[in-house]
Amino acid sequence: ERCMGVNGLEKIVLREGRGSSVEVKLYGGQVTSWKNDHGEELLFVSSKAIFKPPKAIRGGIPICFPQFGMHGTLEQHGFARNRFWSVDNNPPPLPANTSIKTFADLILKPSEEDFKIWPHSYEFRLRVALGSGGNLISTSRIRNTNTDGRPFSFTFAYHTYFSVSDISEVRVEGLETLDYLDNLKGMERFTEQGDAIVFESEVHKIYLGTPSKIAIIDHEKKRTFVLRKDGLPDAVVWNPWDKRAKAMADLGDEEYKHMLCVEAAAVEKAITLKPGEEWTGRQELSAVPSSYCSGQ
Ligand code: TA6
Repeated sequence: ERCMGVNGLEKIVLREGRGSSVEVKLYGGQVTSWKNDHGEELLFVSSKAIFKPPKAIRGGIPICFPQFGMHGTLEQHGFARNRFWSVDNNPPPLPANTSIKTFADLILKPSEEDFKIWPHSYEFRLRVALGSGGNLISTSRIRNTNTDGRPFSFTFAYHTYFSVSDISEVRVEGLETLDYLDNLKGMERFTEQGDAIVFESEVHKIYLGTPSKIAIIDHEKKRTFVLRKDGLPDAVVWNPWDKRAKAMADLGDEEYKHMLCVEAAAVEKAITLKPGEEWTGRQELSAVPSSYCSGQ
C-alpha cells in the first residue's frame, strides 16, 4: 500500500499472512514498523521521535551511510537517514529461490548539496521485504557511479531498534568471546567474556568479525529475535541507559528499558568500491518463540 502525505508519497506498507506488516518511510528509507502475525509491534520507535528533517527518526531501522558514527567529516551516521528517498522504478530482479512475498524498492542518489559534502556519485538501492513467516529482509545495494575513475569508501549500519519488554531481562547470544571496541572507553579494544551478554548499564560496543547470526532473547515475552546478516562483518550493541536517555530530547526518560539496538554493520574496515562496482549488505530479522526457558 502506498500512503500519501503532504509532500507526496510518505510511506509504503507491506502486508503478508494474517497480521504481518512492515512500514517503510520515504524519509530516510527508514523502516518504522514491523508487526508479527498477531499484529504485535516488534521494533521500537520513541514516543518523542521527530519524523522530519533535519532530525533522524529515533527508532525502527535508520540507515547509517556513508558513515557510521562520528569518525569522519560527515554528520553522525551520515546523511542517508536524513534524506527523502524515491521509489526505484528500475529495481534489481528478485532472486529465483526467494522467500520474499512482498517488497518495496527505494533508491537514493546524491543531490547537488550532498555532492558538496561527499563528492561521489552512487546509486543506493534499498529493498525492504516481508518473507514467508513474516521475516523482515533489508537489502542494500550500493554502486559507485563515479565517471572520473575515483573509488570511494564508506562505513555502514542498519541501526535496528528492537522492542523489548525489559532491557534488564534481555540476553544477546552469538557475540561471546569476540573482540569489540568499547565506545565508552575511548574505542579501546577488549575481548567479550564467554557467556551471553546481559544489560545493567549503558552499553556501546562495536563487535568485530561477528558470526552471521545473532540472537536477542526477550525473557518476559519468551521471544527471540534472530538477526542474520551478509556483507556486514561487525555488530554494534547500544543501550543509552538512564542518564543518556534523559539527555536525549527525542527519547522518553524511561524508554531505554524497552529498546535495544543490535546493528549489522561494516565499521572497523570501510568498504571500498571502484567505479562500476556494487556492494550488497543484507539483514534478515525473524521473531521466534524462545524454545527454552531463559535465565540459565
Ligand atoms: O549505535 C550507537 C550510536 O552510535 C550511539 O553513539 C548513539 O549516539 C546512537 O548511535 C544514536 O545516534 P543518533 O545520531 O541516532 O542519536
